[in-house]
Amino acid sequence: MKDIAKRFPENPLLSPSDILPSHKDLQIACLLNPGVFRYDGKIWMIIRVAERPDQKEDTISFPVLTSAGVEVIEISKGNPELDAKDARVIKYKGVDYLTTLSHLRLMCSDDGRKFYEPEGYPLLIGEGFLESFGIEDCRVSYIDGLYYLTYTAVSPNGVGVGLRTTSDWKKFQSHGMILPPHNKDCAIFEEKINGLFYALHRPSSVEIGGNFIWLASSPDGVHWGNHQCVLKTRENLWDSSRIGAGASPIKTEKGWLSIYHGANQNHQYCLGAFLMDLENPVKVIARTEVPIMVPTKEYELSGFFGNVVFTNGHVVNPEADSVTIYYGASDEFVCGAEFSIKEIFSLLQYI
Ligand code: MAN
Repeated sequence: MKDIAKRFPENPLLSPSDILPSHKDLQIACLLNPGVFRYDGKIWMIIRVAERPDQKEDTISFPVLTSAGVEVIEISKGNPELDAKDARVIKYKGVDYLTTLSHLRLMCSDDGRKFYEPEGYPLLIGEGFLESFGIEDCRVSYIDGLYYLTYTAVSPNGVGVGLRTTSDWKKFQSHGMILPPHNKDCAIFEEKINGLFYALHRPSSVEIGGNFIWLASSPDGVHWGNHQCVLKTRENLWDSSRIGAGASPIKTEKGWLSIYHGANQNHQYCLGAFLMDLENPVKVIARTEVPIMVPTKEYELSGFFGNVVFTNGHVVNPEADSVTIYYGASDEFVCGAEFSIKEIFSLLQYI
């Protein structure tokens, strides 16, 4: 499979060794899946930083958040009650855990390629039990002077969508969990439609249905209803197993353009696009049959969890008719690629 991404020659833009861990007992295992926004004349990323303790030969150890702070759990690899086949999740005594604990960290850049940690801005870490396995994959939407941060909140109770808002990136208001488990990949549209907020999100239905993209609306950006399924996985294609929206959809003359990720049965993650009606986004009018981006580079093929390109952040460059997508490569590196919007449209097939 070919793709139309113009990858930055500087890739990976950020690797785990580029920043310092948040805690003395932890190391950074992965930097991934940044939310992206413009603020104060710069391009900013809010990166997912996944950490764990230094791994010893005979044990698996992983951190969780408790009311007392970070606590490390250590299990012997030979323990018959341990199932650790997936690099990302483990099962122990029938309970699921994550192998890493993620927080969100701000980085900024003058040119969109060289990123550094700004001084005086806080880290965002999980708050309370519903975020005790961490917070991940933050999307940022700017609406009427306020930034809406929708992120994955993970805990023993499941995976849901949390919301915080800010206007200055220093003080944040927490709105708790806005979509309960199992749900992730929530991207709020950056403009209201007929007075309502809209968002794409991805609940998972285990027995009937699947991992499909849904649309919801809200009077205030916090309370969501009128949920409708808009896009499904497709058998035997690159997006046969799971799909989920990327960042906030891009407003174009022809409709709302959403970049999304799709995974197949082999856990290969590619990117594609679909188009929603401008006035009535529940109507999907076109979708790419082929992906617009496929993991092909070394840094996309091997890493913490290889064969993955995943995005939840971009900036639109209207004068160039292009979009710069920032993405997580192999769940370990942060990378960038530019796409011509015209070229994305040339791959869309009208339904
Ligand atoms: C999946 C992967 C992990 C992530 C968990 C919880 O297993 O995307 O990286 O930590 O879900 O969201």
